Amino acid sequence: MKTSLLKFIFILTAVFYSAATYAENGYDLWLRKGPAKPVKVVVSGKKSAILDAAKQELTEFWQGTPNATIQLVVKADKSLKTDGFKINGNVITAGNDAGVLYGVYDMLRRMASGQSTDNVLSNPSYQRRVLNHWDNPTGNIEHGFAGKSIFWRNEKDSVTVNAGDLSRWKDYARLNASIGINGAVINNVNAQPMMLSAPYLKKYAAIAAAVRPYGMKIYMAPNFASPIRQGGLKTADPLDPEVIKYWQAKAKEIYALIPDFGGFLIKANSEGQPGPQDYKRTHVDGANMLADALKPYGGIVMWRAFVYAPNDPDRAKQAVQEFMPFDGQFRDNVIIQVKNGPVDFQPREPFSPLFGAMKKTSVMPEFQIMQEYLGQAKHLVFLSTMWEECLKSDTYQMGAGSTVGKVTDGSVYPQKYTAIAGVSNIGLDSNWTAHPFAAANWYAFGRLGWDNTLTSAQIADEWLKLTFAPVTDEGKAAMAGKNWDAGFLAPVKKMMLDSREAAVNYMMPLGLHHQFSAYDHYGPGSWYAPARTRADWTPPYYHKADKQGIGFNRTETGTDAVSQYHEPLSSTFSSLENVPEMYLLWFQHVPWTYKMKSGRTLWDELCIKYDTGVKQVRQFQVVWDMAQPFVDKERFENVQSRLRIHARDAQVWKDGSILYFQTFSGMPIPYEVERPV
Ligand code: GCW
Repeated sequence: MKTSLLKFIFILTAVFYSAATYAENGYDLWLRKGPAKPVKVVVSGKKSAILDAAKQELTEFWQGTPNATIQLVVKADKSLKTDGFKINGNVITAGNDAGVLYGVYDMLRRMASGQSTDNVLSNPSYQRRVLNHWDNPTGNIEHGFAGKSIFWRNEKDSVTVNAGDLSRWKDYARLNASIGINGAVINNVNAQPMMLSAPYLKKYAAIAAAVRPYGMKIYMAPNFASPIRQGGLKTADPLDPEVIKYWQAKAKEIYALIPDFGGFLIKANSEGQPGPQDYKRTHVDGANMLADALKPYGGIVMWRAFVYAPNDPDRAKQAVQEFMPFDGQFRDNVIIQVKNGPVDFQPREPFSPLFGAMKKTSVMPEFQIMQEYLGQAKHLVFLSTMWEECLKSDTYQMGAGSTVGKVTDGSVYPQKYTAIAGVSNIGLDSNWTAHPFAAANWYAFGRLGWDNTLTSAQIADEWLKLTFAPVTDEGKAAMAGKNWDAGFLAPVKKMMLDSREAAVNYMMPLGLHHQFSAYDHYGPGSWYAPARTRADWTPPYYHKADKQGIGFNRTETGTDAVSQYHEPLSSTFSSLENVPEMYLLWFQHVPWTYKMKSGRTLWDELCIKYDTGVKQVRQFQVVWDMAQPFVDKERFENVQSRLRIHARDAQVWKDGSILYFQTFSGMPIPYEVERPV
């Protein structure tokens, strides 16, 4: 009786393992735990919550030699910047407590991903590595695709805090700290005045307290009209003495509750948001007034450059036009926050020419982690390659080598504060980001904010190992005898690294941009142009297709946006022969019959690009199916079903776009391209 029961259990277990249906909890993301090995942690530094957290993480995650002794040392060291650390064997040294915590996470990451833990010296590229949450007090997230806000519930109950919140915020802070993120703006830049009311400030304080042990600061995006709408004043004019007093009093109130409050992020005079221009004042007037209010407490103002007026002939030029005249006039605790491209988080844009323009103003990049325009948690798109492309683009500000990374991290010209922002993609979904691979984008943002020279290949490698390699006994048993590196890591990494180019191909190849259907920013809509909508909110404003050709002429004969770039870029972009083909239709209006480098006509090339994108996604489905033996059931099926949607919708992009543009070109679809379905 006993033996047969054992046998039964044995068979069951074997079946279980061979199908690789071991259980995984998607909640832990890249901080998955196996059974920890014993470790001794010796801390030399003044006791603090952050050092306690560092010790605890090490103790709970240790997978190295059992009973090793790890030393955590806080001491001044000239080679270390704030938050930087050194790892030498079993010793982690940093100049501040947070640096020790980052060193601990780095050591664990290195051990889990097979990298050396000797002679490591690591300093962050940016001082402030900040998530931007577009979370509303209603609990909804603007373009949130992974459930509701983890911070706000609904307007009636937004300010209460329960035990579930506290544990979620703690894990949120751990995940962030593990990749170097040290700040978060926890409400939407399309901001509500109530955020500055006493009950909301109390809630900010509670969140700040929950994330503080992990080195994170909280920031707010206040509404510029708060003096009127929250404070009851008649104006929000930044030069009005009552308005100045209002903001000073608010700063005092905030810092009494949150002594390490990070500062403000402002969206002003953009897409209907209030701002200083409502009172015939300037960005400088607005930003400096707020900067002065925060200055006594060490706070900063991140002032967004995402501004564009309706019906301007070229939206892509406006940020430079509005901000360049003010170079040198901003307070030193103001940073201008610039989206990576000059339009709006498109699948591909050249870098914004505001990078490399100002020399006496701090400038920071803003990336979008949430895939508003890149498949919205339905498509598998690893954004790291896009950000890497931007950070490594040369602006030529001070000659060759002035990359976007370097003109924002303080190495090309001095900036008192340096920072980088990423619009968050997380919500209350049990795995945080809905699409399991969307977590790789959160991870990549943190890693690039820490080190803006990292390659996407390395980031993908780390993330895959930390997220999918077996760590539990159950997982390890399921993987026994299988070649994880060849069967899983290599093909899946390649899929990730190809995925953004695939999205560009099936959505907007060759420099096309903003071809989305109205409102949802998800599917294709090149044909959408109702009479009463602002032109710059319709795709034809950007594609400019006609019988002769397609593309936006931004050369000297067009809007001359090319002149906002330094040489040699401006002449390169304005030359039909020399402009990189990936930006062709961004800068040029090109005849359908133009001969591309491949020898094909532009029309044929365009069709083939769309088709290639679809074929790439179909191949991703194959890659993922082959990866099944290496993945737990839940995550496998989640990704597999999203890839089906992804493939179907890539096809819709291709068919819709080709059939629409064919009404202009009048040319046949090349034979090697799949017919529309
Ligand atoms: O990408 C656009 C979005 C808006 C967003 C805006 C911005 C928060 O469609 O939803 O508003 O950019 O960045 O301010």
